[in-house]
Amino acid sequence: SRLLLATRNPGKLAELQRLLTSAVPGVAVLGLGDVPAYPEVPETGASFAENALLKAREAVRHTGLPAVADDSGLAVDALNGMPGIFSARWSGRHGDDGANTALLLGQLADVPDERRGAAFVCAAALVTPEGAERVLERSWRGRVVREGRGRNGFGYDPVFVPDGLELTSAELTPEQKDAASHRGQAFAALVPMVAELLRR
Ligand code: ITT
Repeated sequence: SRLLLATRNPGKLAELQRLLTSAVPGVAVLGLGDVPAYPEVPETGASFAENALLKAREAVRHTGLPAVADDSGLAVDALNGMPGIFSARWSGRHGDDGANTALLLGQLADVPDERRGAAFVCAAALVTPEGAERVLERSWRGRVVREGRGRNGFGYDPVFVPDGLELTSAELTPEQKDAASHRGQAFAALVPMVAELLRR
């Protein structure tokens, strides 16, 4: 059976392909690149879960295929949870990882090491054409360092050091990141629901 991964973020898409292809037996995953004239979906929700559901519902509406979506971001303690759901466009330039990260580091310049805690959050949503909906959220705690390191991953990975590690998440291998990350945890929990709903 076929499953649409409703994201335009290439970094996320690569992770979702890894997390779902091996875990759901017999599934063929498609990206939005395979869907002609896919529209811009406004992210008007007030939470990660609402936005993830919006994106998955819209994908089902446009394609008739079951779809998963991910809404995620970095919630920084010293910024009262910002950039949170605004993480992709924090600098005003949607998807500009370099500009977003530079802005965040500037905002945290005067914040001492012991107050640089943060969590990556991921809401994973599944919607089927029959109207079934599932959404769940997982997080990954760590801290924001002062200078980026590492070439793997995307977004804020170069400045995020997960709790218990000294490496940034951009210095982890893809397998190491998947095993611990907010997205890895969220989609591991969603996989049984995907498998069950695709079987019906
Ligand atoms: P789609 O809505 O098309 O999926 P998007 O990039 O707009 O793509 P989001 O609104 O969910 O998606 O924004 C997620 C942002 O949060 C992303 O652009 C990164 O800046 C950040 N982010 C989320 N997960 C991350 C991760 O694993 N590593 C680094 N940054 C991450």
